[in-house]
Amino acid sequence: MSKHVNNPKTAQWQAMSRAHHLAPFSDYKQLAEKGPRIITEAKGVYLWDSEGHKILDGMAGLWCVAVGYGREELVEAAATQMRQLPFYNTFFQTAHPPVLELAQAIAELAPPGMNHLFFTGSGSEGNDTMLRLVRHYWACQGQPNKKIIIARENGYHGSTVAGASLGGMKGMHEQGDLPIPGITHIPQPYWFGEGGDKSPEEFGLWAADQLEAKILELGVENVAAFIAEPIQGAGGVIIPPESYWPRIKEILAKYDILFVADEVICGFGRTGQWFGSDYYGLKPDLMTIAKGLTSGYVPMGGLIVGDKVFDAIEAHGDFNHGFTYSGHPVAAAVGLENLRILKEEGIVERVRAETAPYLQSRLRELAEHPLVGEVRGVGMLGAIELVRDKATRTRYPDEVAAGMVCRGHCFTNGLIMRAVGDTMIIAPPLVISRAEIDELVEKARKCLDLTLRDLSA
Ligand code: PXG
Repeated sequence: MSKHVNNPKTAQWQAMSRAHHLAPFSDYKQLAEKGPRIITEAKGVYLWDSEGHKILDGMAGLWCVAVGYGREELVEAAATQMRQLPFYNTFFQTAHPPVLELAQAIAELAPPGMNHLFFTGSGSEGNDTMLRLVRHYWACQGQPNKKIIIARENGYHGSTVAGASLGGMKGMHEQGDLPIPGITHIPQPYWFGEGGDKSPEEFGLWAADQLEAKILELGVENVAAFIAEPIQGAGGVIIPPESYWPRIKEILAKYDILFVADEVICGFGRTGQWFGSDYYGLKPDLMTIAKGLTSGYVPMGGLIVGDKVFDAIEAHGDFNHGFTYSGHPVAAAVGLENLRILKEEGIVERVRAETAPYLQSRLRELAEHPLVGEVRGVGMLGAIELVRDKATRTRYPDEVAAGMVCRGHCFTNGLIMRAVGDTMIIAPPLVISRAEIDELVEKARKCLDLTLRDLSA
């Protein structure tokens, strides 16, 4: 498998990191001591680091490399577009073919009635756009007081000021005096972690009912929208109990507020449907997208705007918002080619019919492991809960950092599996094969064994 090459450049790169590079979501003290692992190459579902280690990428980069690494067609699409028109803006009544073709292609895949695209450079910018657009929509409707956005604890919606405010990550809110006014959070539908004595179904209804309680507390005349990920990704691949979304849908139907599905992770096939909203039969007014849209080969995000919202803002005229790189032609060309690959190779159908059921059944075998309290997943998303006591869902003490111990073993054994606290999560490229799924599950099992050994010591 891997060869340890002792590349002298590794140390140089690590020194450059310490001297100049501020990495996202990193502990700078730790990074200074250990230096980052330097990733140099990738192909299919595998990465190689600068020391020659081969690693199965169980996280598809960062939930994004849907079609896998090394797709020449995407390289060609970018190069061709760069030669023809590397940049032009889409402000002030101009456009270019790739952005228009991509907008049409996405509208064709999106749920009915979702026909309009605003492009951004990232998912965070997509959610910033959403916040401004939603408030603008209500102002256009003569209801400027409908401003508050209801979001969820432990949701993730990005790292800009609006994105981090919409997200429900306490560690992010603590840094920078967030959330900004006009954003409030309700509990998440995380049964394993927070369900207590309730059954999953009871807990799902309770969590959904928190939305109605919050709307009534704030007054519906003040509430603009509810935003949620169909399945929470960064929060720990949290699959709501089956009772959750149907009850949320009832509540949304009852009150005059908008529903925003954040599809940054769930979109473009991750659940085995084109969108997480299709998987759960949701009817969003707006959907945030990014990641799988370009398989991460170039940055791009956006907001899919439903006809109801679009018609109102079109009638009004101006929307004073946009980014230099909104609808960047190279990103649009890559996005278009990525969607062509997903469609023509039947990748989403294959996930739904074949590889996701296989991944899910193989992952569930790990539920027998003494360290594992629950295995859950949908499509190409999975979570493994590490516990000290299965029956009572009791965790190891925080100081033990069981998740980080497991993550360390994974890295050493050639598997990238993320730890969110003591929840191990995976989201491999959608093109992962059965043989590669076998490898992923066997490596995960080995690392659970090694983790248990360490924790028992
Ligand atoms: N919404 C969701 C649901 C996301 O998962 C964003 C918005 C923001 O997208 P950008 O492109 O601005 O990053 C995300 C991003 C993690 C992790 O630790 C997850 C994301 C980003 C960084 C780290 O799992 N998701």
